[in-house]
Amino acid sequence: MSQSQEPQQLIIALSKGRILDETLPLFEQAGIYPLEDVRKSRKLIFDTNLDHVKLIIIRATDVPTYVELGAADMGVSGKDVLMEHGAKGIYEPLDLNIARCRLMTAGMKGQKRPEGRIRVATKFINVAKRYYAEQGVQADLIKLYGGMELAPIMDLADEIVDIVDTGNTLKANGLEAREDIAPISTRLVVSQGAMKMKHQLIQPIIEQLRSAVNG
Ligand code: PRT
Ligand code: MG
Repeated sequence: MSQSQEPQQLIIALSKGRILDETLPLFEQAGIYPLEDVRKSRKLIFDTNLDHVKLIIIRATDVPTYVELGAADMGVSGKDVLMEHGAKGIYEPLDLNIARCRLMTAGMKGQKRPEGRIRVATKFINVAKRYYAEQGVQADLIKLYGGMELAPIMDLADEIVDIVDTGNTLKANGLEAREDIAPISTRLVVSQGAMKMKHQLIQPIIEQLRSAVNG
């Protein structure tokens, strides 16, 4: 039996990185906090003030996988990550309204998207594939793992699909946003199995987080 399948225990998967900085205060407001400073520790699993709740802190892109496969009961994940992953069999009961940004297309400032087939660099391959197909644009996708802004500059791609917040990163690299794909924020997610089997443990946490978000 994996840890999360013990009926009295709840495993919550948190995204590390920038989302974590906004998640921890929200969880604390909701009455859940780790017993040690997660940023100073190399551990991946943390006890909390609640005996039955443990936190695991993992790469943002791995959270939907843990929750979908039931290795974590609940999770905290960016909508961009959920869209890219597909997130089948995952409930999304609450918008935590943190780490807000937009998923956009962008290209070199002042240049138009070329006619016909275009080259698009992104780490959001699935999202981009769907988006360009919907727009009737033929796109050859190039998977990158970071620094997407460099791709049009080096003529690796005609366009990128990336996250934009202030727009400063695009601007600093001579790029501009073109089209809006989706507004993004961080979501609370719950595995379907856990929602059924551990409803009594999960529902109060959803409600406490909802109050924290609205408070
Ligand atoms: O590091 P790792 O590869 O594990 O993952 P990551 O780099 O994707 O994680 P991290 O910690 O950066 O967090 C990413 C999550 O935060 C995303 O999945 C979004 O849900 C959310 N988020 C909110 C953002 C931003 N805002 C954001 N501005 N993620 C990334 N950015 C980057 C963007 O990629 C671009 O390089 O910031 C730059 C743009 O910001 P502006 O303000 O210059 O427009
Ligand atoms: Mg990062």
